[in-house]
Amino acid sequence: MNFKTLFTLAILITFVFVNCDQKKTSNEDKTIKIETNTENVETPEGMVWVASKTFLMGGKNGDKYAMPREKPSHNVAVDGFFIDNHEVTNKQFKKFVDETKYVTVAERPIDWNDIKKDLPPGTQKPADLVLEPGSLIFNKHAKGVVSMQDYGQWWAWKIGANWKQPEGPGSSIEGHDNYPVVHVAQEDALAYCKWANRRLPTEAEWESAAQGKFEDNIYSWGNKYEDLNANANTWQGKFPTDNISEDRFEYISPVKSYPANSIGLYDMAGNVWEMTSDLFNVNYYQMIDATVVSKNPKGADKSYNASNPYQTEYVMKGGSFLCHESYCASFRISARMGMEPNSGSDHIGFRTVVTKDMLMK
Ligand SMILES: [Ca+2]
Ligand SMILES: [Ca+2]
Repeated sequence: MNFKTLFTLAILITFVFVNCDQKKTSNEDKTIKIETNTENVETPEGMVWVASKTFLMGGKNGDKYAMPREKPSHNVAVDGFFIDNHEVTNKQFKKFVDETKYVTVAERPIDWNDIKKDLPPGTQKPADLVLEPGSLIFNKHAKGVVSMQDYGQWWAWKIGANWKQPEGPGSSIEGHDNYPVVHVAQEDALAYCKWANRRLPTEAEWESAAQGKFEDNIYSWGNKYEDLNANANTWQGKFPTDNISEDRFEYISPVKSYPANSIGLYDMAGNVWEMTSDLFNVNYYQMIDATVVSKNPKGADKSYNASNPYQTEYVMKGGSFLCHESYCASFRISARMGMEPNSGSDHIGFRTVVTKDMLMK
């Protein structure tokens, strides 16, 4: 473990133990009347129209996994927008890089002066070798994990890991055109967005898209936990040492490997985490007046996470192929975690959105 890994890990994963026995809810699916894309704007290829609607954001009644930072639930109204029907793929990201010659954060030399601003005062500079370009990868060979609080047992800083060689030197994305791009930092995702005339979704937009035709689902497929493995790439077995892959994929999967949600969106739960433009503040929902409908909320004014006080964090959504039911129930729509914007990992990607206004400019 090096310094960067340690502190980035605190951002990538917030572990809250949950009650494994609470899997059922009494909620029934309820569809709501939604508008269609009627304003004569052609739907961009690979995108889906998410209609304007009012829905319940945050931890739902009956969701035993809901964490304090997801509460209280509150009604929000979100205008319609288009969203990618799947996570941005290697093929899509390669087109952007080929056209722009963009170099991702994970491929650039690490500037100690930049990094130390996000670390506790007095942190010693590590050896230059540690400051080689790289990214975080999941350690597939973790054994004998004794403390679930010691993330270093299953995360490793891999010099040379980046979007083109996701597992480090010698690996490649050959044959993986339709896999989600990973090892992208927020800066990289924003550069892609700018090139493509897109932007990242707000957290509220992301939840609106995940709800689809519904207004208060716990999961993107409905309210039944039992349907998880049929609908999302997560982790079954004993995390992080024994993955029995009841959902068919041990690690990352091609996009569209599972059924779409009610409006045609794939992998809103699991596979790779997805970035949003909202700052991550664990107290944000408690600061909202839940008695009024919040219109197009853009998140907290300030990032706050007591377990990672030296970093500005952004909200990421949906969980990943590493999410385990007894450990990280982030395959729920309301789940929210902090993401440090300056680096990536092998289980964080993104999808983009665009509004009609953006398309007509
Ligand atoms: Ca899996
Ligand atoms: Ca996803």
